[in-house]
Amino acid sequence: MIQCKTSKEIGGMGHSLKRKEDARFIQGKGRYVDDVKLPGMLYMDIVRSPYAYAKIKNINIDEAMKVPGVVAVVTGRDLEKYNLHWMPTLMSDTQMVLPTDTVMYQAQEVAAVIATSKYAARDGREAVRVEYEPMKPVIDPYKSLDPDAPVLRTDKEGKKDNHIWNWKVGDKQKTDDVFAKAEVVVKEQMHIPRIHVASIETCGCVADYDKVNNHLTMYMTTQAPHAIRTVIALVAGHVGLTEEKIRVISPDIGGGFGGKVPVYPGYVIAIAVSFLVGKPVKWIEDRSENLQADSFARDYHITAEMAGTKDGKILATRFKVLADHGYTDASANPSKFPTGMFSIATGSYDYDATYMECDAVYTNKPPGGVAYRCSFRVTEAVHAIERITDRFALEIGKDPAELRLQNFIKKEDFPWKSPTGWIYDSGDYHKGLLKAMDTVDYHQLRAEQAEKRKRGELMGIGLSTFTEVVGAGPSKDFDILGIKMFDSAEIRVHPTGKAIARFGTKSQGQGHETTYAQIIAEELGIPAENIQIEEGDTDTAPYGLGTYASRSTPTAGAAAAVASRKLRDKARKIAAYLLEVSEDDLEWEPGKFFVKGAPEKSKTIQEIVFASYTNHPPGMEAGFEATHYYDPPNLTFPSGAYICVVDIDKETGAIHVRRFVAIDDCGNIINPMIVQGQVHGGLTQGIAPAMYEELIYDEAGNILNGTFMDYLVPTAVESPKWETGHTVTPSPHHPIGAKGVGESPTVGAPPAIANAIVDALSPYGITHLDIPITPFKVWKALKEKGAI
Ligand code: MCN
Ligand code: CUN
Repeated sequence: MIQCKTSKEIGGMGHSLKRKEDARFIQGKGRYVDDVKLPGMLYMDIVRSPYAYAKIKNINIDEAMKVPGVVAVVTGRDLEKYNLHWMPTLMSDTQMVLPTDTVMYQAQEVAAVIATSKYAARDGREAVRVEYEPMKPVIDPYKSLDPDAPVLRTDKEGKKDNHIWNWKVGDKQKTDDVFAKAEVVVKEQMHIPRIHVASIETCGCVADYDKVNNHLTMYMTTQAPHAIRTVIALVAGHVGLTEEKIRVISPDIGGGFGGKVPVYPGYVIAIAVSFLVGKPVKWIEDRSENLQADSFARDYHITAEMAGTKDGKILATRFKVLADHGYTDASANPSKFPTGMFSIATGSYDYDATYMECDAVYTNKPPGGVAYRCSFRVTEAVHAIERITDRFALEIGKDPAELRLQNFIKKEDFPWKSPTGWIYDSGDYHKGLLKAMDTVDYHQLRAEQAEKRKRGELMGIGLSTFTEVVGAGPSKDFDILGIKMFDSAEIRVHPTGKAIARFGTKSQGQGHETTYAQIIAEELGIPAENIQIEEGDTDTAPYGLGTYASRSTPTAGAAAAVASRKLRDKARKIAAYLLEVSEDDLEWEPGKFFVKGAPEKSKTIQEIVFASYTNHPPGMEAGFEATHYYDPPNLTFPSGAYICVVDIDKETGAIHVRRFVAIDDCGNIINPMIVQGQVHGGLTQGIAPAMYEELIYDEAGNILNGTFMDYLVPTAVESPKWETGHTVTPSPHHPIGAKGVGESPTVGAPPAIANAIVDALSPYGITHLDIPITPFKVWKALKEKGAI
């Protein structure tokens, strides 16, 4: 009898396989877009606006054209001739590629300089003279709705104000009634700051238009190659660039975090120029451009309210949001959900009355809307519910852990329908929180805190017990620009039993080359090391919507499992033929089929695959290939219980995160080491907005922290020792019971930190502080309350 290797030996699911891709990353062998060098390639640099709102009176390119190496300067007027000066955003709004008359935010693209080297392009950029007539910008989103505020989007016919859309969900009447009668009502006004993903690699592309074949190859840093191909075809189809003539290649990506989902004007300009001059054009942003002009995240002003009983039962919540979208709504949301999945804001708690409303407005700031490890606005939702839950606990003097345990949805109540209509697939919130409490020794910490309070020392303990919602999504509700949000896997097994599998997603560092191979290994018994994973080339990969919103595992991961199972069904037929038994007489164990009761009669998957090319049953299609487009029946609902402990220096406001325990539940885990890595990175990106990061603008719309000197990205020095762990509540509808995890820590961490800091300061009457909570903010609050 042939002894099959164990799941661990073949690198199946649940094992901490070392990441296959790291061999090339750590040896400098990654191939990023800036590594693409093509014969005759030109370089592009972009002139950007110093003003937030100004009329362009004149663009003088004479001096720039004299710079040695400069071959062209492209303006909005040039693009206008080809009707390429506007493009759609992913939220079906519109956006200038280059302006013809007016600039709408600081750092907006104004003109592009094309040259034979990147240095000449930069020199040319400095020599372009633009005459502006500055106007008074709208910066404060609250003022943008004032009747006397200038209407910014004059390009939209008949537009009379700066309002973009109004969105509401929940039962207003029912909720208002509960609030009116409630024993306890708490309310806080919160701002979730505008922040920016600072991936190591900035955005960029090489547009390579081949005039002879009318074919565009677009190398670019995109998280969603297929969707981008479709968008390019929509924008440039009228000049003959139809979808079959476009190949998007997303090579290795040095971090995306959401910032590489949108379509930036730079991409479109590079394509236009390559199309017009017939040469490849490279555009790579510098760090400041990336920070100042690329898609921002968050910027939600939220009024959160909670109603409940004196003994701690949550009865209702109300959320009113003002969303500052900047110049255009360029969010990357599913079409039907302009606020993304914000409506998960009822959280992990069992109550049935909620009402949420959001108004989105235009201002003179860069566009964007969801990027930065956010799960489509779940960061904002979780911050609101977790902060207001702590506020409620504080109001009634109840321990916030006890209050949560009292209100959690019980594990036997899943699937659970939330008052905003989500069907939570599964969860065990009590188990997660109890594990986190046990890990930190919660009761001991509370005792220590009580002692310290007697001495006037500031120690705080903060909780966040969040529900995530990822895996967009079921096609009945989820699309982007009309394209349904399924995802795909195509597996080809070669005659010798080694495979290549391609996906519609695109890793930016998440480790897909390893984890997808593990899923297929587990399902088919082919060792993971013999399964090559490929993503990011639209000519070879099946159509998919890409990697964001922690959707790869819920969608493409599921597709990998289902495609593998299709192959296993075929393998069973071949094995039956080879062993001359009926299919029903066969049993599967990873790596082989054997005859029931006669285990010595077996065929390994390698033998079966070989037979599929050499000796397949008559009438059966040869070869060993399967494709699956997976349309999930529901989203997956990961969860987490985080506890943060802080010590605060009263005199300086300095905050020291003493401990941070994160217990995540992402269902069945494919690779524990990778999940832990995801959680470590995500937590660091959670502490970022909680304590450091915020894009700040003055009244004139100048960004005040447009470089890394002032925009504080946390490093290893600022990061506490993350203590991670997990509980496992498999998703009942996902083929391998997995839920996404990539964004959970960033979603869950900020309120744990904010709650810990406010907990430390609460004896002095402080009930809320907006993130990022800096030492100065703490010191100022203490001073105002007379504590120091
Ligand atoms: N995983 C697992 N078991 C699970 C769930 C996930 O082993 N039950 C593994 C997956 O196989 C995958 C990784 O964890 O290798 C993340 O999976 P998933 O949660 O499905 O998320 P995605 O792969 O779709 O990644 C997207 C997510 C997002 S939206 C942002 S933003 C983010 C994040 O991933 N950007 C990242 N993590 C990042 N990590 C790196 N290094 N770089 C980025 O840009
Ligand atoms: Cu919102 S950041 Mo991730 O979805 O790419």
